Amino acid sequence: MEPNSILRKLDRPGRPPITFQLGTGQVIPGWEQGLLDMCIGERRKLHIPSHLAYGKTGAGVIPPDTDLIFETEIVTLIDGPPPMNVFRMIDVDRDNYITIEEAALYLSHQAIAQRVPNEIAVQQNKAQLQQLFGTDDKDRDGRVSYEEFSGPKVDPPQHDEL
Ligand SMILES: [Ca+2]
Ligand SMILES: [Ca+2]
Repeated sequence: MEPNSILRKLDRPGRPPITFQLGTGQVIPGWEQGLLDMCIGERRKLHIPSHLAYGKTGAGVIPPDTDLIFETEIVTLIDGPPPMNVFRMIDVDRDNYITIEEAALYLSHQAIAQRVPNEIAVQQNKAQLQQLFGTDDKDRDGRVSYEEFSGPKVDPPQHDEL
């Protein structure tokens, strides 16, 4: 592979802007940190070390242990809903671990709140539990710790300085 071939693949001028909400784990940690406090029209070049990007696993055309450079520009800012700390919502006994029982309880409450028919909810919840404990439980102890949890877990920003 020639030098910069990865960069060229990712360099797609004219690509439509993407929309995401900071603080909710939708983008790589390097973006979460590097894009903070930007205003509309501002441009920033982000040099992101691999551990704040795709780390040892890589992703798609990005090989493992790859540092990334992004040229970013904020096109617009939209007021989103306050981020929810889903980890806290699932961890009802607040021991900083999600058990299968806690996750199953949370999912069944969600399904009822969203009026998902029971027979569909059972299938959905099973798949989500498998994904949660198959992917996030990295040390395989049957519980998902705060650090392991890949979903939204950031508390909404406090505005007491205003
Ligand atoms: Ca717990
Ligand atoms: Ca674990």
